[in-house]
Amino acid sequence: MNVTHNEAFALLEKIDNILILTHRSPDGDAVGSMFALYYALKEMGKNVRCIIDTVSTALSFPVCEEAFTEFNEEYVVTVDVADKKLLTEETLSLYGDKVYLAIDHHEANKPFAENMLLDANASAACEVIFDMLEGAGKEISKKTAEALYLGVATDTGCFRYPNTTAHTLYVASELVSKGAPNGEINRIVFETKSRAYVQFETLAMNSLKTYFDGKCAVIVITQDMYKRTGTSEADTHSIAALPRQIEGVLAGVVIKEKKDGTYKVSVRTNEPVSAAEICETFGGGGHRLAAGCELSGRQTEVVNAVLKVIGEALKDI
Ligand SMILES: [Mn+2]
Repeated sequence: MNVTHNEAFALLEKIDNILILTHRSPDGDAVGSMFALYYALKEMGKNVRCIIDTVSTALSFPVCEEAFTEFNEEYVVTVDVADKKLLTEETLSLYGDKVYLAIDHHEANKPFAENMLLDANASAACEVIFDMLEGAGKEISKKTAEALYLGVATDTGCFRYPNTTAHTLYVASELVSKGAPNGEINRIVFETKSRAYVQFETLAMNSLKTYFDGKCAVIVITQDMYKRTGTSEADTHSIAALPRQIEGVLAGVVIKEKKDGTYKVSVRTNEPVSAAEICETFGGGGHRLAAGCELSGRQTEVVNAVLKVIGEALKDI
């Protein structure tokens, strides 16, 4: 059942012993929305805990160890999860069919929870949570504001992407006024690169190839590149934005080899190309200009399969 912001808050007020989950390979919005909700519920006197995959160092400032203290939960809430398949393998098998409330902002959301608060106009799950808390008249603490700012800033590419609305900027303004150190967070998240990451980026950029008169650019990441540079998938998220930064590119693709030999594909597009439609062909999804999917097969087969679909999408442009 779909619920409004106010109804979702009323549900949360009524329950206790809450477990919060987010999607695997957590990005800034996953971390931010999880911990913003954690702090807000703690401040309401609730017993709350979280389960999350490895978080990259740059995104880890909202994380607190206390949130991982185990207890038997009564209710499960997900944040920023568009499809239960995006939970980790373990949380999917334990809680996939037991989610009481899902809070999300993905247009392509595949409903899986008993109650769903979905606002597809929101730039980030963090924007949805801000609206819910503000609408309920709940005071937003500095800690909650910091976590919410992380999600809103990362899902909008630091307020550069077209999903940044006037309302998004209002939310950011409120968060800054409540104490979110925007300059410092922006520096840590968007400006700072580790030496290992710079080496990784060099290898990744060397793999870049363009197709269809330069309208499509593809980077292929192998497990060997992580090994050679001492990086991991968790701390190389920002690579997904690079191919689309090239002038004339309408579809930027990053194909990452996973440990099990399958491939994770991130697609970033510019209008009029829809990343979500490209990824839906392979059972994935996401937002219109940023989406993902997973494929298996040999590397060349995966690249060719993705290029074929992108070729179709670019045909009449
Ligand atoms: Mn998000």
